[in-house]
Amino acid sequence: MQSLPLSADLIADANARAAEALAEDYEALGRKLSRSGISIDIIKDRVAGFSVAVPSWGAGRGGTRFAKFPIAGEPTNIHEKLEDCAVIQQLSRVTPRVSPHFPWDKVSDYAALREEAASLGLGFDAVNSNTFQDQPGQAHSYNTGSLSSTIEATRLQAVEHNIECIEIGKQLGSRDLTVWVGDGTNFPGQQDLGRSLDRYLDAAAQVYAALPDDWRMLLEHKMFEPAFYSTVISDWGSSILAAQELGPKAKCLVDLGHHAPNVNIEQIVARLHRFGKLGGFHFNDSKYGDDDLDSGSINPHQLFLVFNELVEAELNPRDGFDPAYMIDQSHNVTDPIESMLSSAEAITQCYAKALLVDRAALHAAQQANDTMIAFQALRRAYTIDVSPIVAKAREDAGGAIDVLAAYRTSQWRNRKAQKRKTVGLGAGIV
Ligand code: LRH
Ligand code: MN
Repeated sequence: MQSLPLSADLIADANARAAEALAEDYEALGRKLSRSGISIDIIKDRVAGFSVAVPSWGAGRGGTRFAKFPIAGEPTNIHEKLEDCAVIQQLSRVTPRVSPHFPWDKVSDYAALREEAASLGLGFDAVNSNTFQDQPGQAHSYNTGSLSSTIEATRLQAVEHNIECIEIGKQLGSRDLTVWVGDGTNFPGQQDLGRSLDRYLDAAAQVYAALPDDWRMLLEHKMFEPAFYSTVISDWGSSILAAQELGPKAKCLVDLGHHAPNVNIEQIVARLHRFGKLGGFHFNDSKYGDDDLDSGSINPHQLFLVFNELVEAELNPRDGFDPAYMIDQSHNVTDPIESMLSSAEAITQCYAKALLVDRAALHAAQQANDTMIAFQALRRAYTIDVSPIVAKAREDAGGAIDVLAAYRTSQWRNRKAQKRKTVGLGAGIV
């Protein structure tokens, strides 16, 4: 039995005020698209089938190494994080799954947690292990690395933690384990760059061996941070080679913020897909480093180009093309719910725009080396305001036409500020 956090009346009242304008805009866009032989309803149905998971750790305020500025009413545990993720899903209708992180989201009864999430209209996506922080009472520190540490007991501890995450994920109904390790060095010579990878591959193979048949292991590469000279899995090349070495259940996860500025991420997506290793995404945006800013807030065109490759991939599926779409952001200055509502909108809009690309015209122009016509095929789709399609799909699914307006009307954060304990000052990601 579901008990959703917001009253259905709140959404109905908000939509009543916006429905007429939406109907007008939807109809006008429908006429425009039909002139190009595109059925707006078919596009809307494709958009209605799209979804992206939200990170449990994104429900609270994030911070940097310098500081974290909590807000009153932010969640303080997984139960409150699920409530807030349920608000995002109830309004947006595109975020039905939560990606948890362990041990941050540890509880004693995962079957009960799964029920609790289900009663809030939520399921669980990929589970994330954490061998980049030491926990109180931990036997072996990860200050020498984790899966690639020179210390066998430390590697074994990291392997066991990842296997424990798989066991938790099985109880939550997940089917993916995301493995990001911060392992690396700050000085030339600090570690042997070849042997570090060998140790990582040997330990990762032990985690791989524990995967159930229908599970995947998603390797997340990252250029730097917390290591600032070398990182064991630093780029898509290291990641795909490791995934090929591990086996068919190992895939690569692309976190958009984990690349040097100006790297052509959409081409990385095309390459990983070509070799059947495109396993998933952590959507966010960045200007300098792993800034974990809201998706599409800095470079929405890049996000569109990534989805353009994903729609091409959908048309040419290879070896189990079923990427896990997830958001991974740090909300340092906004209400996390508002940021995730805004990001889910930006991501879904980029998917809708990519669906509007006239692929026949694009491919013909590419074949004919007609550069400008090829470019314009993408640009024409990118410049279409698809918000009526995304809003209509949302309204049809029981969500809010204007998610931010409905959220603010709900006074959710203020109400929670009365109930939830205050989060202390601190620094760091959570
Ligand atoms: C590493 C990362 C990884 C998570 C962490 C919260 O930068 O992107 O995906 O485990 O952020
Ligand atoms: Mn990530």
